[in-house]
Order: sequence, then structure tokens, then C-alpha cells
Amino acid sequence: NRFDTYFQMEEKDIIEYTLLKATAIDWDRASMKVIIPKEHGNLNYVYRVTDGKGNSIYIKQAGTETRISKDMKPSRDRNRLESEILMLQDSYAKGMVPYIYFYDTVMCACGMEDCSDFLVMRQAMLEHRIYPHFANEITDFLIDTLLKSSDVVIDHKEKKKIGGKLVSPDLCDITEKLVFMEPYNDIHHRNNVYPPNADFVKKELYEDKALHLEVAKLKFNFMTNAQALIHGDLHTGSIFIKEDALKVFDPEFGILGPCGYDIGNVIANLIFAYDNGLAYKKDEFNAWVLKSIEDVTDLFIEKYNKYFDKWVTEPMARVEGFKEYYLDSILNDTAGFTGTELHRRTVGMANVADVTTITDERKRLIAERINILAGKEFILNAKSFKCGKDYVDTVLRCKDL
Ligand code: SR1
Ligand code: MG
Repeated sequence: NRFDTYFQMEEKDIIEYTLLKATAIDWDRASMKVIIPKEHGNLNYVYRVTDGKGNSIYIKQAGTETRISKDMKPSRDRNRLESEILMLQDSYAKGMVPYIYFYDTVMCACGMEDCSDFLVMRQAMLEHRIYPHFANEITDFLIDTLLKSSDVVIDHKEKKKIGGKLVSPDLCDITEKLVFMEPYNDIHHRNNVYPPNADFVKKELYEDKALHLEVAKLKFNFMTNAQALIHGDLHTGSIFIKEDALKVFDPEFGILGPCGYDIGNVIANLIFAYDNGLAYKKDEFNAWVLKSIEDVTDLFIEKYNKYFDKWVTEPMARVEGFKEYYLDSILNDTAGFTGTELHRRTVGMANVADVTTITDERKRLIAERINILAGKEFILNAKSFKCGKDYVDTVLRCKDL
């Protein structure tokens, strides 16, 4: 059949492809239609297929080039990695990721549970929606996926196999450059710096040598600290959310890496939501965002302390003091990676709508400075961020600088 050789599908190919691959669903052919979702990520192509009987599915395909840049051509195998990581994460955190119906290594496409009854959380944040359950659920996801895939719990040989099978060198390369280098030197001349903040960025990010040293340490931490199977890109655009549930998707940047990278990404992206709420004077929303920043940190610590003892299998991890030592390293990393995410999404190639849609120049300038200054505090004083309040206090202080 014509799907035996890779080509980048278009809307007109999707129904035929769905019928061929998504055979677990009893489709009503006559009423099938394809919808292109409004939101999309930076890399891939997504279609939603429905029929008149209530069946539906997302078809997601990796293109040869990324959507954000035609110059970037990360291996299309990323679609397999994403599918396999989602299936593994589902075994760690049941129901907290979309179900994978199939994945196809020829067309580099998968069939994923339709989550259109959820909103992409980035969009929900732009609409200043409040989700009181968020912190509890995301920390369930974090503790389940991170602790269970760390050497504290998982069989060590199993874990090493995951590293060989589920990591994309190309996507790691993107993160290593976009997160841990370019925001500090614009070496590839593809940063997106808001012109009114150009001098500020130069002074605070490009010329601060002490900052560069700490970022270099974080980069090597990211590349060498194979602590757990991390999602690798856990921003609000990778979370589907509704009133009573959430699902995390898009783990193609997954890697055996430091747990703090995922936790830090969640905290930083809540700070972007706060920036937007501040610019648009959404006080109730921002009170919830700040509470969520606090709760994400504190609930992670609470759940870590609870489940470490229940789940630990590695005898040396039971040695007195190890549990505290390990948590401390995760918290230090969390602070540093919160900082790098704040910086790269503010000045780097992949900005976030929370900030770029602030239309008032002065307010956007302030939002960006909060991110830059708070990010520096998190990186330079990482050891002082031990609980949620430490993060909130810093954001509030930077708002008034
Ligand atoms: C080239 S891709 C740019 C960014 O989008 C993805 O979501 C990752 O965050 C990546 O760094
Ligand atoms: Mg993505």
C-alpha cells in the first residue's frame, strides 16, 4: 500500500491511513472526518479524526523538518520514542498520559487517544483559567514517573536498557543548545530577544560570567546525570487539562536525566502564566498560580518522603541519610533548571505565548525581567530553594525590582 514508504501526510491522506492503522476502532467510514487542532507544538503534525458514532483519535506524524525551523531535521524516529515513552509512563502513572493505539515506524506516526475534551494547559493559562487540582495531579505524575524510573526503585539493568532504546540524540542536542547555551551567548544568532530588553539581556545574561559557570554545570548535569526517565519538555504546552483531570503528552525529548529538569520546567511555566496574569491584572488567577508553584514543590517533597520508603528496592539507597541526600540533590537541580527554562523561553528561539502575547510594551518588559532576574536567583543560589515559599518569595521580589 502507499503507506509502505514514508511521506509527509496531508489532510487528504489521514482517513485512509487511520482506517489502515487504527483497527482497534470500529469506524463508521461514511461519517469520518479530519479536523486540524488549533494548537500545535514546535515539531510535528497532528490531526484529529472523528466519526458519527462517537469514535475519535489523534494521528500525530513527525515531519522531516521541524515546524519551528526548516533547518532543524531531528530524526523522525522521535515518533517511536514518544509512543514508547508514553506507554512506559502509562505503566508508571496509570491514565495520566494519552493511550497509544498504534505506532508506525515507517510513516513515523502514531494513533493517540483523542484528548479534545481537555484544553492544552498553555491555552488555558492564557484564558486565566484556574485548576485547583493541578498541583496534586502533576506531582502524582512527577513522583510516579521519576521515582519509579530512578535507580532507587527500578532494576538497574532494566533502566540501562531504557537509555539505549528510548533516547533521541537529536532532540537531546536541541535541548543542550537551546536551553544550556544560546540564551547565554546567542552563538547561533537565532535568539528571539524583545528589542526593548536587548541591553538588559546583554548585561544580565550574555555578560555574566558567574552565571555562565553555573549554567555550564547545569548543562553537564543534564547530559551526564542519568537519574531517571524524565519527560524532558514538561511545559504547559505538554499538558492537557480539564476541571478534574490532566494528561501529560509529548515526551519525545525524554532522556535518562535529572528529575529536577521536569520539576523545574513545571515551576518555570507556572511563572510564565503568572507573568501574563500580572500583565492583565488577573489577581484571583495569579493567587492560584502562586499557590500552585508553592504546592508543586511542597507536594513533590511530601510524596517523595512518603513513597521513597514504600518503593525503594536498592539496598544502598536504604542507608541512613541517603534519602535526604538524594532529595536535596533533586531540589538543587530543580532550582537551577527552573532558571534555565525561564531564560531560554524568554530570550531563546522557542518563546512562550504567555509572554509574547502581552501587548503593552512596559508590561512585557517587566514580565521578561521577572523571568530573567528570578531565573538568575534560582541558578546562582540554587541551594537556598528548599520549599515552595522560597520560589514564590523570589518571584514576588523580582516583580518589584
Ligand atoms: C526546535 S524545537 C524548540 C522547542 O520546542 C520543543 O517543545 C522543545 O521545548 C524545544 O526546545
Ligand atoms: Mg512539544
